Amino acid sequence: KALSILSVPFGYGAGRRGTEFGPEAIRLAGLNRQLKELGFHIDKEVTLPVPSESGETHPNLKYLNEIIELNTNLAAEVAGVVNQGAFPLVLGGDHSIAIGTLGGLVQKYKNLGVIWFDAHADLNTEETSPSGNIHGMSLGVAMGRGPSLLTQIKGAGPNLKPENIVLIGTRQLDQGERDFIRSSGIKCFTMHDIDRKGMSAVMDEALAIVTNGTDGVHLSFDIDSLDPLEAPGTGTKIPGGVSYREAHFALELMCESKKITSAEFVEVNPSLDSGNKTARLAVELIASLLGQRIL
Ligand code: DIR
Ligand code: MN
Ligand code: MN
Ligand code: MN
Repeated sequence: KALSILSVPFGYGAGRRGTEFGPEAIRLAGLNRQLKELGFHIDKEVTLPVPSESGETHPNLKYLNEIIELNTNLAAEVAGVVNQGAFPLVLGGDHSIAIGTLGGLVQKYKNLGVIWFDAHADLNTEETSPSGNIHGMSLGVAMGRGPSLLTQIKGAGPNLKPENIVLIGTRQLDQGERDFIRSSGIKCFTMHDIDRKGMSAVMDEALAIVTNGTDGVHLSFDIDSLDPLEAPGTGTKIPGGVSYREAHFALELMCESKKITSAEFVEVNPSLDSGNKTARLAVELIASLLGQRIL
């Protein structure tokens, strides 16, 4: 089992500094030891270079230039990893890096399924964003929604089909995002759906959608999907989140499906954490996705 780790110490897409220390915190929490215990050969470990601040400002697209540069490089790295046949594990960083991850993946997968595990939908545009933070726009950009300066990044643009995307754990939407989810037909499993049906049924439905007619499935896991009591080290905490066991169970089911072909874990912010709790949680969750079992 070959795996490549791409560390992305980049935090300009989020409203609060600190996610740039996420990959280091996850490493300190014992990621490599855990992966070796699970039988993985770590093919390659790359840390993406972070562009220096351009100083140029775009009020509702904060750090636009830095985000374009970082994601252009990340897309090329991810495309290289998948072309060599290794499993890309991308460590953020804030969620704006999904633009590059997805941009690299769609160069190989022509019909990619995407599981977006997040308290948020990250479907804002320059016009609908209340914050101007690009981490709240990244899924939209990857679908070709948003300013051409972002959607022109290689691989971004209309390469993801709404019928191949599911959102899970959603509990905070801006009005423009609600409207887009309704009109595009993206399937959104909100916390209400998880309460009503249970995570087991939600994952059955979600996996059926993302594997129907697709040639790969990417998991984009925002740690703020979990309840803030479990994951205090993240910048946009929303109460009423996915529980510790629900998150593990969802990842165990993804593992059992044998359909996940790449993953990214984002938005761990060690400067807001209590000890290194949230990074340790991220390591445990990665382990569940990659085969760790209780018995
Ligand atoms: C909010 C927060 N919807 C925004 N988004 C976050 O600023 O666009 N995404 N935190 O993960
Ligand atoms: Mn500019
Ligand atoms: Mn997110
Ligand atoms: Mn989020």
